[in-house]
Amino acid sequence: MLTVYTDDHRLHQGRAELYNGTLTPSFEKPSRADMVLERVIATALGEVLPPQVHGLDPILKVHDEGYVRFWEDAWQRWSASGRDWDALPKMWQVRRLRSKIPEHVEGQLCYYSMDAGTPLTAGTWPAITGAANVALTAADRLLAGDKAVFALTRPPGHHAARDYCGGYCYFNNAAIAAQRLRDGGARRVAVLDVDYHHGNGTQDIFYQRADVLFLSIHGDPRSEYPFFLGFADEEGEGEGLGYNVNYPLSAGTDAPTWFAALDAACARIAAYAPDALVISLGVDTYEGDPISRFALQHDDFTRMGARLSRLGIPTQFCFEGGYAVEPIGINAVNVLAGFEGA
Ligand code: FKS
Ligand code: ZN
Repeated sequence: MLTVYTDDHRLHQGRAELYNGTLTPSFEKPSRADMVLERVIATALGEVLPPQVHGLDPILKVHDEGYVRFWEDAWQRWSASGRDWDALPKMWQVRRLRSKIPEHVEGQLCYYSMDAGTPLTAGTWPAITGAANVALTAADRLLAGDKAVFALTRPPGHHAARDYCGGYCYFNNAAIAAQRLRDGGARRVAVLDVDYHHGNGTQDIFYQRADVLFLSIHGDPRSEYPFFLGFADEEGEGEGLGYNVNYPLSAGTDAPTWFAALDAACARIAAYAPDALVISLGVDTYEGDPISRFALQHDDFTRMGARLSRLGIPTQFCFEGGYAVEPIGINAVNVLAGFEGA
């Protein structure tokens, strides 16, 4: 299986996040992707290819123009007055506050975010456009006939909605890829999100559409981030009604329960009969993950890949979360190897 990857992800390195009330080194860090690449190479999964530059048009198909333009020069605006630390939003446009877009860069960062876990850094723009290019290049390979492709995207993307960032995500790589697949001729595309956290951004982007089926297996939002989306009664709206499927599972869920949800999701995908499948591949479902609470083991990731492969649909994997850095490569590449081996 081909991997698409760029070192540009390293340009984005958040310094800290608020964790248990203290500023803690960011869980989402460059070594995560480095470890996955290392494992791709060590296991000889296949060729590793750099992305092609696609420009902003395919990003603008799923994201709001003001949102995209904000990121383009946000760091320059933030650092112009001598600030050299990351910018973190710390206020949000909640109930009954006005929805006018502020003029100040800090106000705009607040307007365009859903949490304080998504820092603006000096290298955020080149890294997030690089990740989008990785996703797009992988989609192009799928359109050209590859059976499976791995987009080693970092920063991750699935919490990023049409016009806001959150949960370490800026541009929604999986959504950008799904849209690309549609525009390249796939009549229907399914996006299955297996990250521990609900893919609220991807759901938001495709909620009113029937041409992209979105499914997510994740920690129950009653107790897990992102708290405000990901419930089972979110089924899509308008033309999209019936094309959004959430499988919230309680914290502590182990392999048998998790795989029952995967079987249900696979049955729904098979009935939809898409021309292409995008997997938002987070491996924070691992039992040793420091910020998540499912209990999958190394072998379960291999089984996951094998199960997905049985669908027989051209499949693009987009990398998302996973914070047990030491085994992150084993877990991620087990899915890919399981897919190829089945
Ligand atoms: C607010 C941050 C609280 C958020 C956990 C984010 C999980 C991100 C992820 C992704 F795939 F996007 F990386 N923790 N201070 O794993 O879903
Ligand atoms: Zn996650």
